[in-house]
Amino acid sequence: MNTGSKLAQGESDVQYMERCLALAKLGKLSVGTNPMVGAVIVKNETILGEGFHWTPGEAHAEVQAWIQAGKPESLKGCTVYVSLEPCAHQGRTPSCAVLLSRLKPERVVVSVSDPDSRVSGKGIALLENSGIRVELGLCKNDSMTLNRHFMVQRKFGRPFITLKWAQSMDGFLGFKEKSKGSMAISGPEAKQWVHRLRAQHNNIAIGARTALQDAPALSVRLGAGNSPNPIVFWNQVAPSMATFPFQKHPKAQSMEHWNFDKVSAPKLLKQLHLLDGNSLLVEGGARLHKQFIQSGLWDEMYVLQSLVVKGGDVKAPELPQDAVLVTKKMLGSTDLRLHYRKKDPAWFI
Ligand code: AOF
Ligand code: ZN
Repeated sequence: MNTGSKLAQGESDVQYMERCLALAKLGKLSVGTNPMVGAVIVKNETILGEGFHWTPGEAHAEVQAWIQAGKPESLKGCTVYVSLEPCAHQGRTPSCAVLLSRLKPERVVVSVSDPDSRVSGKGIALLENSGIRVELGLCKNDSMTLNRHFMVQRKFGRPFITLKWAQSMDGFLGFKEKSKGSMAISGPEAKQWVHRLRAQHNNIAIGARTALQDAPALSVRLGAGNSPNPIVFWNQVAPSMATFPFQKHPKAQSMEHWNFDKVSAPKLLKQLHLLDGNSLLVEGGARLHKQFIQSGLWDEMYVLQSLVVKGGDVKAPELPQDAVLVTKKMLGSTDLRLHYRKKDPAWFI
């Protein structure tokens, strides 16, 4: 297998893999806990078929590309480009590596290996053992970053953790005093973006105080996609369901309550290992964010910095030292979205 630096055999290989990544992204809101994958079948510089993984239980990207190519009995002389190692196992659908080993393309160009324990190198071995040339590593960083939720979950057994909060210009999240209610910080564009962020996560967590004071619905209403599973972190006494504003949340019945009182990082991590899904979005408040930050349990952070002074007395969390700013973008005219990642992201480890 070729895994060295001489991977790209000319511009076209990169372009076909970039096409795979663009196709993969079409599954963004529907793949659930599966990875986003795109595949392209090429012969003599002509694309014969392309496909992407749409949703669990439906055909994988390679199979979609093969169907679009007209299900040829052989792929002699073809190159198959795929953004994730072809699966070696029979899951909800048959193995892609087994299919490709029968179709015998000349070359299979794979962006990244699949960390799922049912695959993890076995797909590539299967292809190589049937005499197919495999090249691994093209556009690797982009592929890993695209599937960072999946990568972290399959590698470490815990969900990818995104922290998100909105703070006023003067650095506050809200008021301590419950009677003062919630502090409206973000404008409509920022709110809409938050719903898009929710749709990209399988779980969403807040503290009990945020639940009672801000009464967030935690669902995806301003845009497409599924609402994540709500989790409420409480301390001392578990609040009754009736007090929660999101009883009408589509997944309210499966809502989890976690006792966060005196929680330690190992305990929190243990609990996160039991969580279904690849990702967790933490939407506050300050105490919950601080716990995750202090435990080092975060992968990505979004701070919606309002350009309006609001007052308040609950201070925004301090950024950890290993937070690196990756993008900065204005949402509407009042909110600056600051996007941070860990200096050494877990999905590259
Ligand atoms: C591929 N191509 O397009 C995808 C792959 O049981 P399933 O069918 O839902 O399979 C899920 C697993 O298959 C998933 O955890 C990952 O390891 C792999 N996904 N593999 O060859 C694809 N989506
Ligand atoms: Zn597959």
